[in-house]
Amino acid sequence: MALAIALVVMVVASVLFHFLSPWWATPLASNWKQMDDTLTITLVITGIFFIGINLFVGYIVWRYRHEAPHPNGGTGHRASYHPENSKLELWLIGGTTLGVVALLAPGLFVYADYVRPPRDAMVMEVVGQQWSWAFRFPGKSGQLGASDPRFVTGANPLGLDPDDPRGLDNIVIVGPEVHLPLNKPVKVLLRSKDVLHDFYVPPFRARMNMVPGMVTSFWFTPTQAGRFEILCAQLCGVGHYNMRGTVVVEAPAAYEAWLARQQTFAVTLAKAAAPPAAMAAAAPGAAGDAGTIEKGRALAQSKGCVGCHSIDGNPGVGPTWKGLYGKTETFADGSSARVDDAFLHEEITDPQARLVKGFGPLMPTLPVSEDEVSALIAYIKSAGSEAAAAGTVAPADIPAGPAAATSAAATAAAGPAAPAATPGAASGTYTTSTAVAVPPSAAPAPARK
Ligand code: HEC
Ligand SMILES: [Cu+2]
Repeated sequence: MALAIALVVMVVASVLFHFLSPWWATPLASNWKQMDDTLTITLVITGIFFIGINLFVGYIVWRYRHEAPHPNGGTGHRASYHPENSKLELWLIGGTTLGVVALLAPGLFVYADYVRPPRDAMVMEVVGQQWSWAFRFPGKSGQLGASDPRFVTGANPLGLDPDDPRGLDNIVIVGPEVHLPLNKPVKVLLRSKDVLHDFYVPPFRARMNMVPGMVTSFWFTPTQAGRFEILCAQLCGVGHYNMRGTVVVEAPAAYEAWLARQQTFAVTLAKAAAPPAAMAAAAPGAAGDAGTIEKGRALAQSKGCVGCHSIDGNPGVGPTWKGLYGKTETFADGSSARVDDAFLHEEITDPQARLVKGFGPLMPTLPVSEDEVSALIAYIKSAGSEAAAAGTVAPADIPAGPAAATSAAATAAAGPAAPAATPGAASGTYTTSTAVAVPPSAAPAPARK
């Protein structure tokens, strides 16, 4: 009897929980209503069976419960045991087969659509690495140039073939934020530079694994303007939780304007080849050499440092770089040292030598040349000193993770708007408002070099 009641209570509570719980999917912001429909079909079918089977079992347990024979004549109850019933089994096999087909078939039809983009779809490449995102759009020629891991360098983080003319006008965005035009189908090409990642934007109901060594692809049409969070949906290492980004969906004109402000591969190459002196001359009076700082910023992205180190003051897997330079750092063994160039050099080239207090021995020894170490040090310095904040590399220009960019915007705005742009308000949320209300891009646009 108690068991029968427990089963009924479980069914009623589950159904109530389903309808009363506040945890529903985010509002749909793409064409993929079929994803929701497929989930609904699955939920309805499994829900009907869950309710039916449990209530049936509850009823049977109660109806055929054991009863001892009564001393004054009653016969009592005793369940009889039927080990085989081929007719019933055939019915069950047939019914289950139909149910499973009904669960799987709609998904196959939707998947066939999902990987077959419309002919007029634009192309966006997304490249994942531990633990950051990069993006590429074809330029005027409309074609993406070839890429290969052997071309990857600090200045060429996506490994584009410098000899492929189709790649020269490609627009390369190394950083967590990408823009897309509203209501235009996008074919997404996915690559990974290291391990399995998964590009996932929940309100688009679209995601796919990024597999090292191959290009995967799907398409979608954004149907709502706003800022949408990108997540990595494969556990890809200690910095996985921090592998986030933002898709800004906006009117086509705003998108075109944004795209025009981005750098082509040819320009990036030219800058990397330019002698540093020329870069410094372009930005006199900078704290440090602007070209070197920019190179350090690019390296921090391409080597994956930003997956563990922020420049916004929030510790990640590793200590933040904000205000690091010049401070006195304490180590796990209780000793301490002032953070100067030599300190940074040792931390970067031999991370295991000393352990910063409060952090685990998680920093990998990454392959960096002396040149690259100098650039990284220049960048870390710039993230720490007051001069740099006002200098040529404006914080809002440093894509070191969504939180960093947002709080940099808050600092830049330094006004009543700032509270609305706290990382807490921005992270883990999406918004479907048409006005892009709290974006890094609302900050005074820093001059692109
Ligand atoms: C997997 C996460 C991870 C990555 C990737 C990583 N670090 Fe670290 N880093 C840490 C951790 C954890 C610490 C603190 C523990 C220690 O001292 O080893 C640290 C410490 C440091 C420190 C000393 C900070 C301080 O407060 O004294 C510097 C400088 C540094 N890392 C630079 C870099 C650079 C440059 C890169 C990229 C080339 C990088 N790290 C990549 C995790 C990481
Ligand atoms: Cu990942």
